Amino acid sequence: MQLLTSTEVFSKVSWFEEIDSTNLELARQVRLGAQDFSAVIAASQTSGQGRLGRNWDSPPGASLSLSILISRPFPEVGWLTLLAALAVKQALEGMGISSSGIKWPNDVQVNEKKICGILAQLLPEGGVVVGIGLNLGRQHPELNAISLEELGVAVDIDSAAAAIGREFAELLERFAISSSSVKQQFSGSCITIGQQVRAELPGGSELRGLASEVDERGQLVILTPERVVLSAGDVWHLRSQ
Ligand code: BT5
Repeated sequence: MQLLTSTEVFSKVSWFEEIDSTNLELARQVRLGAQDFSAVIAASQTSGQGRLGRNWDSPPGASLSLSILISRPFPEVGWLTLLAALAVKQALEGMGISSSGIKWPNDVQVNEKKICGILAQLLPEGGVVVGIGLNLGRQHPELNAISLEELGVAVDIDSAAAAIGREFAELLERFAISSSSVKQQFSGSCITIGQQVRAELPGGSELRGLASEVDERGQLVILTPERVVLSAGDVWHLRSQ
């Protein structure tokens, strides 16, 4: 693995041993004028946020919590979560983990267990905070989680953040030049495609079908057999239930 430090990758880095949530902290910094590709990195969070008000466990000594501000013009906002997931997958490859896959829309998994979760939040003042939680060490046994430590990889928080940041920066650049090649690459890394799935929709209803593709807009297409397009929601792979 090429060793980099986070200050070489991000436009600014704020580091915390403990914080409520790196996403909340970066949103606060935006109000004070934070620039594009600023990062907040923490070794633990007391109120780590998942989607839909869920919690994200980020205990001390076992997690990287990283939030990155994207405030440049970026028309395809729906792709930011997916690009961040791809960046994490590539960073894991750089650490010697070649078996990770992206579960649409926001999980990176290894052996069908979650090693990383992503939460992208649009800010009222413009821009998007992309929050990435990566398990460095063992998590609570009740979670369907896995960590770098359990995969035999020891990496410090700063190097892990730098590796993810570098991959994310490169993907954003490539996406701006030729989004179609990056979208294709994403589809090749998305383990949801080709699976029978159960999806819970934001309104609470549920459907089952074949996840056939991720479309141009980053939405998941499910054949029920009617073609249903999901832009958000929770998806379970039925094979692994
Ligand atoms: C996510 O939500 O996966 C988004 C997680 C984003 C966390 C980052 S950390 C940096 C930044 N700052 C924040 O405050 N948040 C972001 P979701 O898809 O809703 O998944 C949440 C669910 O994952 C929980 O309900 C648990 O079941 C499970 N979970 C919680 N902590 C976990 C962990 N450490 N590893 C694996 N699974 C976990």
